[in-house]
Amino acid sequence: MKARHALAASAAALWLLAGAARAAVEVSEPWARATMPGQKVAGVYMLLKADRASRLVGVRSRAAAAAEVHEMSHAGGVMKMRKVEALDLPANRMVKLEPGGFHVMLFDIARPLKPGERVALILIVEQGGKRVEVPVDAEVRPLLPED
Ligand SMILES: [Cu+2]
Repeated sequence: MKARHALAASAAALWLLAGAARAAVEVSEPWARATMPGQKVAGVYMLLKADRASRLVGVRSRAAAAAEVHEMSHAGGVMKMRKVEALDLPANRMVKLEPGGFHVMLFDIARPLKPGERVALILIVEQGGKRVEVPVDAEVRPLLPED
């Protein structure tokens, strides 16, 4: 038991020395929608689960000139999108980024996203007053006509 405590203490010390907080956000099933020729924007979707109250406050990607968190909503039969400055990630609750809801929007993509390729993103998450970066590797999936 004592040895285990010592181990935990040294792990904590290393963590402090490194100065890089480990993000307590679990990312699952990240995917990006394949784009059509000439299309300059792309949507990226995933499931997020934080083990403590956190907020998704930004995204960046080398694949695009800019990336934002967006929310899609229906207003009088019209689909609208707006930028979300901070998306709450409540502790231990799954937050879905999915078509028709929250998503990451890539702007001015460098080249078309083809099925089977991968897109790397960095999520910027605020956690206990600190900003941590969460890497995401999203698989590009085919565009489906119905969505
Ligand atoms: Cu959008």
